[in-house]
Amino acid sequence: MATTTTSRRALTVTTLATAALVTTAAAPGTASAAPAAPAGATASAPDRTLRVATFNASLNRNAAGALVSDLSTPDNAQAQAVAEVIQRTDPDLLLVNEFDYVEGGVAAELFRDNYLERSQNGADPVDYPYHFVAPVNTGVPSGLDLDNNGVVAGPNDAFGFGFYPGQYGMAVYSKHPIDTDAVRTFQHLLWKDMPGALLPDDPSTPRPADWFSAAELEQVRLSSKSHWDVPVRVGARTVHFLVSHPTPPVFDGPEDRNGTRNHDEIRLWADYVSGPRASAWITDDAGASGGLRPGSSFVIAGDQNSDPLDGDSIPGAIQQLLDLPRVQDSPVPQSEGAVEASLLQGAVNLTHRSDAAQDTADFSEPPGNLRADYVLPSVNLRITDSAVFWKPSSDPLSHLTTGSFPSDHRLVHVDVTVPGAAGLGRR
Ligand SMILES: [Ca+2]
Ligand SMILES: [Ca+2]
Ligand SMILES: [Ca+2]
Ligand SMILES: [Ca+2]
Repeated sequence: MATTTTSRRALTVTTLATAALVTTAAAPGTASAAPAAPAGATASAPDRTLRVATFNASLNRNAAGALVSDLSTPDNAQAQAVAEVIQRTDPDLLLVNEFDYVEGGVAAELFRDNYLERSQNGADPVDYPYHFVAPVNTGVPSGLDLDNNGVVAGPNDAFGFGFYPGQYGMAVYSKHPIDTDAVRTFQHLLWKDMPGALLPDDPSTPRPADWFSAAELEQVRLSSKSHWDVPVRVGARTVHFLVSHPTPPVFDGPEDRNGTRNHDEIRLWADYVSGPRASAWITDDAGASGGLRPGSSFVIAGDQNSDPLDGDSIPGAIQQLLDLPRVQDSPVPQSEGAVEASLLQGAVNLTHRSDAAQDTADFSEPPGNLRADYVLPSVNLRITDSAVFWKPSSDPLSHLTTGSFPSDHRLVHVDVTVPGAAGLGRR
């Protein structure tokens, strides 16, 4: 069960088959989702700016329960620095990757109460009346020998790599109401159900795409964590926050089971937003089929673990999203700090083809620093600003973005105007 606070009513929703969905507030009239009105339908209402961010915050721990322990006091130095980055950026809608899932949303509430709502290092606190968390595949034992090492055990045989259920999960925080009843989750969607899936091959046998047995494919899930469509009400409009965290394309063998999975996890959202034909194969955890209604506003966000030109993901993996006519990737979020880090760290960074200013993660060399984290709005939302929170050494906040503390990833934000979203929003 969700806990309650004096200022908010906690609501636990169990309408989806196995997902425990938690938000902190019941919006008025939760039974009716806002219809996806065409752009400009409410021409008299003013546009509102929405700041949308993604942050792989590395708020995962080595053992179940450790994150709750760390967040139960306001004194954890890493959580303080993560919260300060969020406070300095002040997003309206935020995805946190690598945030351990704890039943009932306990960790997400503790982070909100003990960190986000307390000033960090003089920054203004941020107030998120709404949040969403749900179970993920990481660390959930499959009972199958998915890495084909002859034994069924360990993080590589889980439905997604992890040492315990919930490790490397996700959390969404929002200043705007989340339409909890309309959330769709895709934790259980099977990889084999994707037409033309890049199912990995055991190179030691002549048969193609046979890393997994036919029996295993009946259980092998596509999403390494989960994919969530979280509808957020911004005034009279609904923006679908499409969040995920595809697996790193490495830590495997010549079969490239992680590279192929990364590619297809990215493809799931590409198909989801590309109309009824492309999305017909997709089924959510409640059994409903199909993708996003054409004309809907959306923002795809998350650590996609794929640089457009560098690193180890399958070539073209992230382009499945970047090249979609319904998706905007311009101007690309940038930072001065990433440019400085690339020069200081040198080595493979100096041979990268992607612009160092667009890097979002400080990995060791190789693979070097990469663009891994994306905020990609639909074309019916107008981009007004964007940045990566990666400060150069001359900046007084550079201690928040040096090396891998508080995270090896940096927060990325994009500001969009939501047409006709009267009455709510920032500024
Ligand atoms: Ca195994
Ligand atoms: Ca084979
Ligand atoms: Ca590096
Ligand atoms: Ca780079």
